[in-house]
Amino acid sequence: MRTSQPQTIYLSDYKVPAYLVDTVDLRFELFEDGARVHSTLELRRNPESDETAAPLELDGDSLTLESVALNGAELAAGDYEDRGDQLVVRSVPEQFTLTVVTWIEPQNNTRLEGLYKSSGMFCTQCEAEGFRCITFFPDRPDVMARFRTRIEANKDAYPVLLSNGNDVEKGELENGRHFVTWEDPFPKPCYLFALVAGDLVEKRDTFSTCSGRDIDLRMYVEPRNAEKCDHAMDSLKRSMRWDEEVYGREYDLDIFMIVAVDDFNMGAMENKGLNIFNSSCVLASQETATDLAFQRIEAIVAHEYFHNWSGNRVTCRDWFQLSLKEGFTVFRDSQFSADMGSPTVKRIEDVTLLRTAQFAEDGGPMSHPVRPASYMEISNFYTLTIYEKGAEVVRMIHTLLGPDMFRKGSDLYFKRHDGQAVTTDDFVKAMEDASGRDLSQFRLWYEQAGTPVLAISDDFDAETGVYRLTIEQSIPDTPGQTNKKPQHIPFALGLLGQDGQPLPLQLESGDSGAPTERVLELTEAVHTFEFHGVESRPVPSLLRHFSAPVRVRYNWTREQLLFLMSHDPDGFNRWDAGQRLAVDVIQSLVNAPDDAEIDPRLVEAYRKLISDADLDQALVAKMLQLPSEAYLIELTDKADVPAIHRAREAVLRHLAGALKGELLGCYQRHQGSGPYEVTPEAIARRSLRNTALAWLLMIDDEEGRGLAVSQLNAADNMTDRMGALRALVNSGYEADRQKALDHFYDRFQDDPQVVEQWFSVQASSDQAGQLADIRKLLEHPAFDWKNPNKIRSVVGAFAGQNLAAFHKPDGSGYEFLADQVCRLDDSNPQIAARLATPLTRWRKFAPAYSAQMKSALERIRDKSGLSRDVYEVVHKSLA
Ligand code: 0A1
Ligand code: ZN
Repeated sequence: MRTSQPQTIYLSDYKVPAYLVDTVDLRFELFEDGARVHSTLELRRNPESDETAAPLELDGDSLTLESVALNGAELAAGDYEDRGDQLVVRSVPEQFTLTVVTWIEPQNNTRLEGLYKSSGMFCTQCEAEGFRCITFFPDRPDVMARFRTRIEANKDAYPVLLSNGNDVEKGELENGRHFVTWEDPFPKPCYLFALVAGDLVEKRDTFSTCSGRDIDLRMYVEPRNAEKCDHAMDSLKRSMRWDEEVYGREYDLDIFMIVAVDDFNMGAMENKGLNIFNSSCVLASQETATDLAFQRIEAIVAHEYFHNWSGNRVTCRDWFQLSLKEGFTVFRDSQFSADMGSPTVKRIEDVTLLRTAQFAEDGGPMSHPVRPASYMEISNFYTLTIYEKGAEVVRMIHTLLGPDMFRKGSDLYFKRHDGQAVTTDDFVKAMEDASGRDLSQFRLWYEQAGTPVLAISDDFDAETGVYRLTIEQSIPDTPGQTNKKPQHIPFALGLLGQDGQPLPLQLESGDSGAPTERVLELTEAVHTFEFHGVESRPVPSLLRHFSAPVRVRYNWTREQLLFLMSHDPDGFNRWDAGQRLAVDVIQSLVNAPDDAEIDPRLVEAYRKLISDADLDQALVAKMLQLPSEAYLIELTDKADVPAIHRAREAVLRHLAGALKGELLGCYQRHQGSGPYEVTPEAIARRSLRNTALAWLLMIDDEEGRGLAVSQLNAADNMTDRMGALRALVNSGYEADRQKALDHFYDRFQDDPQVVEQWFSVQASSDQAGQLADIRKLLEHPAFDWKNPNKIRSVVGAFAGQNLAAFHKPDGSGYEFLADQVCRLDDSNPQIAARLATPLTRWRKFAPAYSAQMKSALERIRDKSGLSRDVYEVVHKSLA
């Protein structure tokens, strides 16, 4: 809880640590009313520090200090100072042993940082600064030490005791207690420390590495989840193999463990050798998890595993470098997912998230560079910018260098910095040194915030056969940054002739063997490129594969977009052309009269898509998804959300009405037979069917209703069950909706992950999730204010996905959210700050809305004892 105004921390103030820690010896005595932590540190002065007489300062948070000893002798009260957030020992020798005993109360820890309890088990979350909630320690990632951890607890209640590394000793103690000691041979920062104690079942497997070592793979879950581990285990083995084959990275310990916990602030955590997962990001079975969940789990398991090299072996010097590990690891996990399924579909999914949510963040009050220059609360910087834009930045290096040089660069990076805590600049330097390329201007991607805008114009000279493309880049101002310099942007493009054929891109005339796709490099504010030997005005296919995280402004005609939708050889750009067309049609209907015509060409384009069985069905499934309301809002200044909602729904209904026959045909065609499989083809099939069903129910089609009800009853998997349930919930068939929801709950009420889906399907629906309904969900016996997943599935889904209900003109949605943020601020500040995000975007909306959003924010600002987390987002967004 805040007692004084939060301080801003600046990258420019970075200093090497005054003391280093060589070893950490921990002993945990776990009890029901608390835990005693004995910590023995071997410390020495850092020879690289110029602060020769600095006192020893250790970080702490919410600790009760019991004793401090220096070289075995207990210190008297005057020899040290316990400032609450710091333990200061004024006078220490060059090298010494410090023993600190603290008492903590995991059972009362609702922030879920440090050591806490979840469903009766003890577990930890130490990134970013949670270790200081366990014991006093130099809690910064550039202090790396070897850890030895002894855990003592009651044997019946906590038969499984885990920490990082290898178990080296175990035994019985008095009073029904036992202990296990773990030793991690790899020096690590304390944010990678983990401990788990509970009554868990163990699932085992093995993985044989490229050098022939057998790794013991273990998953620990609550007994009721024993049958939900296979998918994560298989994903883990695929990840381990992939990292060997694609990056040459072999696993280093003998054991790799995964634990599932129900109460967790984020998705998962890469603790050395002991990854801890939010249950919803690791447990899956055909009956309980959707295809989306299966894919998410595979990606997150891979992400955490890949951190073993990109994050753990080579870690961050300070938290400003967070994207060093996160951007690179997201890039790696997205390459992995692309390799496991369809690269085009994966790219579409990544870009959808980036353009919808990261662009919104980059254009909002919390906008920050991939390497921020300052922060108040580091937990607020686990953002889409650090993760997703950071991954795009690494992807651009990959594009500029090509795959072989990129691999050389990553090999050099891992070799040069193994065991070190480094910076994003070290990463770029390794890429430069390995490839011989100059990335000095490219580094601006790490320093400048904001999404670059490329304004593109073209002209064609029929006489000379020259097609000219002019690209002008600009980067909008963001908080604290104006007058930005042009960035180095890889811009992939192609040109299509009138017959739909790709044209050779001749930058000089006569080069008829020129490639049909090029990556142009933009470095200046304005570039003009000339393409020769062009017979007639081509259609440009711009920014293929989304080769840079930028906004493209080009005046496409609807004809051109329709042409690209069916001819572009780049699948990503085909999809993108469809999105741009749909956006254009929807935008033209916002605030138009009810009887305004909907462009018949859109209907025909969709008719073609639905009926063409020769097209890649996974791509068709993506192309049938209309741009989301969130994306449409992102593209709009002063958004009127209810009007956008109405326009989008009008287009959906119109399409569904006009294409009813095709939709029914599509539904039947993709019925599928045989056993359930999670392959790209099967996923596409289910997605197409469920989209067809959802559209049919949008027009209250009786046949569709019948299909939904029977699909719900007959489904042998959660994707189909949820598809039917969602379609019914979003339909006007109120009696069916309620019956379906009740029946679903009866069946799955004992499964928290499914109950979360049940909450969120209602909270995100404008039919079932009006404010009064949301309040009822909060009163539901399965709702739990202490569980972040439940909060996200009701409050988060309402404010983030049920946009028309949240943005009710009377402001009730905003008031509601402000109330929940205030309520959570006391118990879980990290979650409270994240939940406040929709309100922080108040400037984006039409005046009547934005004024009310702002006043809801002001109400949060005025709450007494506001946490640092919420303080930062609220103050920055009101500034
Ligand atoms: N490093 C983890 C995510 C993570 C970050 C912060 C946390 O607590 C504040 C917890 C987990 C990852 O990237 O998977
Ligand atoms: Zn990560």
